[in-house]
Amino acid sequence: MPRAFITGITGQDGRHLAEFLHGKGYDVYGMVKGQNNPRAQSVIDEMPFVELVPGDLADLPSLVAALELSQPDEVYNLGAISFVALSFNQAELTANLTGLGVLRMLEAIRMIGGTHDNPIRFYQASSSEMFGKVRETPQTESTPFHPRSPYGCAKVFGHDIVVNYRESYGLFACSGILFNHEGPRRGIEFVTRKVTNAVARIKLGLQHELVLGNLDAKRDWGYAGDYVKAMWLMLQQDEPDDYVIATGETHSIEELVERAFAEVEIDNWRDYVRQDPKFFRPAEVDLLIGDPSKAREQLGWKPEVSFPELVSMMVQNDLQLEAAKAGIEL
Ligand code: GDR
Repeated sequence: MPRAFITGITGQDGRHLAEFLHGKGYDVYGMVKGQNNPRAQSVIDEMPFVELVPGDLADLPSLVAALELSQPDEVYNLGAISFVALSFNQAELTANLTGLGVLRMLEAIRMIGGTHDNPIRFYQASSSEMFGKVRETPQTESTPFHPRSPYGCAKVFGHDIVVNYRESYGLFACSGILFNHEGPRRGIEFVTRKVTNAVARIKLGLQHELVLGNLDAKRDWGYAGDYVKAMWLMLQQDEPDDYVIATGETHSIEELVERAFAEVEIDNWRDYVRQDPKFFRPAEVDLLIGDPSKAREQLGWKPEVSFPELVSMMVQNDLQLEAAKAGIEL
């Protein structure tokens, strides 16, 4: 059985990827940090087939030990401080985990897999946040980077060091430049889930307003379940390379809000939405739209879930969850 090692196993993408790889017959190892990490228990409950391994992206010896123990064929580095807003407040931590963590993982792979003909294949979770103040539209694999947050800067370092290790040491190392990808497992701090959860609660009479920041920013939103397949496909190619993974469509936060309220048949959505400067960012990424042509042509990958389907899936999921919590029958 092939063996996969995943950092960020407790996050949205880690869970989707673990399920996907398990379905493909992989032995799945997931790295968890910290002492008695409460998120580890939810992985154990949800996916008992995952073998949890202790380790921390800030600690190289722990990464070496984790790879030694799991002996992976494929390593997926999804672990990071992933919330852009937080990275402005914890910039050094973000640089350390989201940026230097990639370098440490590459070094651990070299130590365990050898400096020549290293058999371990590596996937790095790069991000559309690297494009930031975009230099061209739509963004492709060759669009120059102009990050707008400590998170984006750290991701640029991670991306560049992957290219450098591939070119310097011949590692099979790929970066997926993933545009925003969402779903029912998305954390509540991200705008899609914040909106769908609030809309569900407003519909159920459990909440009366939704407080947001910038409604004008535009994002290329896809479904996380579709995107993890692209990660795996990258590691099955003959040659390592980098790919943009996106839908090729963009929508504003306002459109997202409108559509989410429409899902529960509320038309006067403006009556429920308030803006607060505390949710605005010191520097904003105004517009993202990816061109996934290379992934389509070389990987045979395309997104399956449309934007309206994604919003509907998330609102319906939150309605079920919130109704169950409040003991309301739908
Ligand atoms: P993003 O995701 O920063 O694009 O990064 P997020 O959902 O946090 O923000 C998207 C846009 O919505 C605007 N916005 C708000 N955002 C949040 N979180 N909360 C609000 O109340 C709010 N109001 C408006 C933001 O200003 C922004 O323009 C995500 C993360 O998953 C990254 O880790 C990943 O790399 C990229 O997507 C691709």
